[in-house]
Amino acid sequence: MADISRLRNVAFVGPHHAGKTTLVEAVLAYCGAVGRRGSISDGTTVTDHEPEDVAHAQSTTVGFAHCTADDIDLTVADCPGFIDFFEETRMALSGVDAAVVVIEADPTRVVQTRMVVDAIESLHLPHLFVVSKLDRPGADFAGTLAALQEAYGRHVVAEQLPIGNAESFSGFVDLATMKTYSAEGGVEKETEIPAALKDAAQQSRGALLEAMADFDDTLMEELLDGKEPPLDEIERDLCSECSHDQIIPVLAASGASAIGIAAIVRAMERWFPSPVDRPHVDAEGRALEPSPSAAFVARVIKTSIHPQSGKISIVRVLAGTMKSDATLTDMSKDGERVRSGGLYRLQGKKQEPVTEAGPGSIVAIARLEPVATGDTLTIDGHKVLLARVPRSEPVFAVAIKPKERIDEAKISQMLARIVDEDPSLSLGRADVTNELLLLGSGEQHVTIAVERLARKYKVDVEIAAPAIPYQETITASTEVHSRYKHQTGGHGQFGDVWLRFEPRDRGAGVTFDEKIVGGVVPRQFIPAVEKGVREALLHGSSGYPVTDVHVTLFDGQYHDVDSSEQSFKTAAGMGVREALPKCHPVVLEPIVRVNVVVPSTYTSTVIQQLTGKRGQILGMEPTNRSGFDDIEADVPQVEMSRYITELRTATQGLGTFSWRHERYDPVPGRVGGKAAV
Ligand SMILES: Nc1nc2c(ncn2[C@@H]2O[C@H](COP(=O)(O)OP(=O)(O)OP(=O)(O)O)[C@@H](O)[C@H]2O)c(=O)[nH]1
Ligand SMILES: [Mg+2]
Repeated sequence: MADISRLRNVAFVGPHHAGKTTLVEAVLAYCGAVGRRGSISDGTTVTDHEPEDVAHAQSTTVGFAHCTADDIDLTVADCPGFIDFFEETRMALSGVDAAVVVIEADPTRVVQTRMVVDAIESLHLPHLFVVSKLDRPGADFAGTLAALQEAYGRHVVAEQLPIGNAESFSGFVDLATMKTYSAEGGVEKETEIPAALKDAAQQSRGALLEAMADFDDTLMEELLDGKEPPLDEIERDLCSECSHDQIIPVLAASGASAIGIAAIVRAMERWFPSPVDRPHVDAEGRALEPSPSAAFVARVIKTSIHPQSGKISIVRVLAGTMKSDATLTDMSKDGERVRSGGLYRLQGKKQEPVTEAGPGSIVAIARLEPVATGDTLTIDGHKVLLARVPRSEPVFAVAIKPKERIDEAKISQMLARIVDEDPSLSLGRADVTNELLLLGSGEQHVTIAVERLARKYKVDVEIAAPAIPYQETITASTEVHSRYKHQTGGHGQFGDVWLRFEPRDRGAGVTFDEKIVGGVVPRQFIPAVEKGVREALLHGSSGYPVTDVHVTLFDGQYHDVDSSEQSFKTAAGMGVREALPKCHPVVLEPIVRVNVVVPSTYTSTVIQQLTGKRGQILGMEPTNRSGFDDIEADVPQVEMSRYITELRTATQGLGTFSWRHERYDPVPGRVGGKAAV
């Protein structure tokens, strides 16, 4: 088993298209784990291996890979940057010991790191920033560094100074050692610092040492006395301060040109903690000893289902050791026992068998059918439970139905497998319309899930915006007389009713009453009248169900032989259809109460956006998260179906919202009786 102190588990995170997968590929190639560096454009990278990743040229799930460098055994989790897949990233972060936050060399994109950096900070996860794509025209290292410092404080500090920019980007000065590296013919070599950069490098080095000195009195004294601190002391401090999440170094790189890769690998080796240095804790805050002989505890951080080879659960082992055929206890499923169907390390889609897994390892276990992402696994019923990773509520839904006539049970079963793989998706039934809904974190998230469903299970479905449960109501009272009389030889049919229709308060529903005197409608037929009324009200003059109306049966007639329940029911239904157009019907639409949380710089934009959706702004107040406002509004549900996409577009992906049904309001300008929307 690997020496635990030599393991590093690192998540690569950051905004969409920052260059994470390209950097991970370059790291794997640098360490010799892949022969030839794959590319996004060819769809040949190790970690973007799902067909949906390749089709969309973006990561849609977390990809795992591993490599070794200088005796360090490195496992990387390449996380998707697109905001819709953030829940995947959140789970991956719960299974690593450090993170590389990749950001394109563009200051305007720093704001898009906020969500993931918040998650990293709340876990106190040691991290560093890599400013990537420095080979691209317009790349701005200094501006991006300044924006990062403004966003996250002065302990975000450059550890490198890039040499050249855009086409001329060729290497960097390491500000701790003052060594210079330059790429020549694809290989990075140590060279002389360009004369023009000497002053800038000294200045940046000063900033690095000053930031580090905040956590080290000896270094502070040396700097105050104007003494040059010894190199080994600087390196030791950097290592300790980064691994304790005090200093957040910033590195310069280009994944595409493979510049800065060796330095990223060295940084992960030296500055990031091993599993021994950073024990995880259980739900009660007790540290789990990362020792091979301790009782086994692991967290499931991802589930993947292959239609042929079955389910694999990717776990992070926190304590103890498991063998490939171990019987595990799922503590999140009431201690259910399940036998491992094999143990593997993942290299993208490749599964490499291993015989055992100890603390710190990230491995895939086959065929743990009842086990779900987030579960705590132990052995021999050892009672430990890990804290649940929080999950956001779905903000986007589509109505889903099979293209071909297959039974609903089959489609639900396959959708359930898709949800098993990605628990940030969920299935539901819409109230009122009863449509089957697939809910998720955004439009892309749900669309890609549907693509996956088609590919893996050969089920083609149609998706549409969920139907809006409109209703109809009346605004004036009326009385109608309705008689149903039919003679068909033998027994005839006869029912005669007088019905009164009156509007009720909003939300009061449909009520029925009778004021029959003298048995003009015999008792036994009155329930049939009510049934006829209620059934007819299910389809008002606009086709929508009618609500908030009080109906009174106050007179009628019957026939000794021909009257029956059915004839009274029919007469009542006819009465409803005759009455509704006379009662000035209106269409009602569902109104939802929305709470939108955005950085305050976007508050006025969001208020405008909501007003443009016929929203009524109820209030705005700062949240307990500094710099964010909560805007409360009532908005017609029909305006909200693509709101998450619009909100993210308007707020650089930072806006979130929650909603719940509030009430029904008349649709302005819509009267009942017109064609359905
Ligand atoms: N010029 C240049 N292009 C790059 C570099 N790194 C990545 N790219 C390109 O930028 C695009 C996105 O790269 P990815 O590596 O997929 O970025 P990512 O951060 O993994 O993206 P997501 O996982 O989808 O968030 C691709 O077209 C890459 O070829 C780089 O260093 N320089
Ligand atoms: Mg990627």
